[in-house]
Amino acid sequence: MKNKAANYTNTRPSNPKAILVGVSMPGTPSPSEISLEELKGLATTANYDPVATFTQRLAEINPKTFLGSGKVEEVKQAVRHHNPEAVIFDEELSPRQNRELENILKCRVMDRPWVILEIFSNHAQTREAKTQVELARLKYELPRLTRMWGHLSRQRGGIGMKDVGETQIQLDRRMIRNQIHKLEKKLVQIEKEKKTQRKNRSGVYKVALVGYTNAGKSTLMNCLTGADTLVEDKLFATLDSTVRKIKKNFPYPVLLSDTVGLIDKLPHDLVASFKSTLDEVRNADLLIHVVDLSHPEYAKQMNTADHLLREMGVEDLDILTVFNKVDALSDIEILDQAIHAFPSSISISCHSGQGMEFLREKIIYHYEKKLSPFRLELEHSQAILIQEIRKVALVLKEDYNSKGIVLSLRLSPEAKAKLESILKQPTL
Ligand SMILES: Nc1nc2c(ncn2[C@@H]2O[C@H](COP(=O)(O)OP(=O)(O)OP(=O)(O)O)[C@@H](O)[C@H]2O)c(=O)[nH]1
Ligand SMILES: [Mg+2]
Repeated sequence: MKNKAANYTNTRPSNPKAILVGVSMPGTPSPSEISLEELKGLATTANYDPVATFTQRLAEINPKTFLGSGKVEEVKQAVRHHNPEAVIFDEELSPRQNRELENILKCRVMDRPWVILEIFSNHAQTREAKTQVELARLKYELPRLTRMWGHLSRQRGGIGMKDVGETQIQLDRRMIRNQIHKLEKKLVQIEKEKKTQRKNRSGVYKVALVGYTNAGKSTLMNCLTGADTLVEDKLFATLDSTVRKIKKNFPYPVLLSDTVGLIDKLPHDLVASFKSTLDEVRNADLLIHVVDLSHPEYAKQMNTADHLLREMGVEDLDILTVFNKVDALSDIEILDQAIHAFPSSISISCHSGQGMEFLREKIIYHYEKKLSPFRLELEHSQAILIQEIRKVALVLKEDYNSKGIVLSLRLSPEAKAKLESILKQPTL
C-alpha cells in the first residue's frame, strides 16, 4: 500500500517511542485496522516510533479512563516494558480522561487531535498557517492546563505546593487567553489582506482542489498547472492554499487552488482556525473533490471530507468528484462500483496521465455552464478591441461582413461590466 498512513515501518530508530491505542466506539463496526494504520501514519509523521498497539471494542466509554480498567492495566504493563515517550489514543479524550490516564500510566498521554496539531505545527510555513495552528493549539490546551499541574505537583511535591500550582494555573490561563486574543486579532488582519487579494481575482473562474489528506491534490495541481507544489508521501504535506493560473490547454484562464488536506477527527479548533484558508474553498466556482480510489476506505474518506466541508459552510457549490490513483487499483471492479455510485464523477491517474484530458474538458464544461450567450456587433475600426475582449469573455465566433464584425460571446455576469468598459475605450 502506497499510502502515507501505512508508511510507518521506515521510522528512524532515534525517534521517541509511542504506544498506540485504537478503539471501536459503541455503535460502530469492529476496531478498524485501517483507522489504526492511519494513526500509525499520523504518529510517524509527528516523529514518533510506534512500538506497540492496543485495540479495544468499547461497550461504553469510561468517563474517567476512557478504556476499561483491564485494558488500562495491559497498557500500563506495556508502558513499563517499553518506557515510551507517549501513549497515543485514536479518539479525542476529555481533559479529565487525559489527566487520569497520565496519573495511572505514569506517562504522557496524547489523543489524535493533539497529534494532528503537532503535525500542523511542524509543517506550518507561512505567517497565516503558523498563526492559525498556534491559535488552535492554545484553544486546545486551555481546558487541559490542569494536566500540566499534574506534572508539576508530581515533580515538586511537598506540602503547600497546591496553592502555588493553582495560582500558576490561573496565571497561565490568563496568559493563554491574552495570547488567543492577540492571535485572533492578527488573523483578522491577515484575513483582510487576503480578502483584497481575492477581490483582485473576482471575475476569473476559480477552481479549488479539496479532499482527504494524501488523495493527490497537490500532484493534480502540478499536473494541471506545471507548478511545483510540494508533493510528499506524508500526511498534511500542504497547509497553505496555493493559487495558480492555468492557461495551457484551456481556452481562458482558470485559477486553481490547492488546499489543506482533510482527515477523520480533525480537531475542531483547527477547522475553525483554518476557516480563512478555507475561504479559498467557499469562494470557488467549482470544487474538485479528489479521492484516492486505491485506498481501501475511500468511501469513508469521501464522507469525512463531505462532512467537514459542510461544517466549514461549503454549500450550493458545483462539485466534481475525481477518483485519482486508478493506476494503483488492485481490482478494476472498485472503479466500476465507484463510477456506478457517482455517475457524474470522473476517474484519473496523475501518475499515468489517464483521464487528464477528460478532466480538462469537464472543467471547461462547468465553466461554460455559468456563462450566458451574448452577441456583440463591432465596427471594423473596433477590431483592435477583440484582443481585450478575449481576456474577459469566451469568443466562440467572429463574423466579418461589409458592415462590421459580429462576435458570438459567452460571458460571466462579472464580465459584462468589464466588457462595457472595454467598449468605451477609444479605438483610433
Ligand atoms: N499511484 C499513484 N500515486 C499518486 C497519484 N497521484 C498522487 N500520488 C501519490 O500520492 C501521494 C500524495 O500526493 P499529494 O499530492 O502530496 O497528496 P495531497 O492530497 O496533496 O496530500 P496533503 O497535502 O497531505 O493533503 C504522493 O506520494 C503522490 O506521489 C496517482 O495518480 N497514482
Ligand atoms: Mg498537498
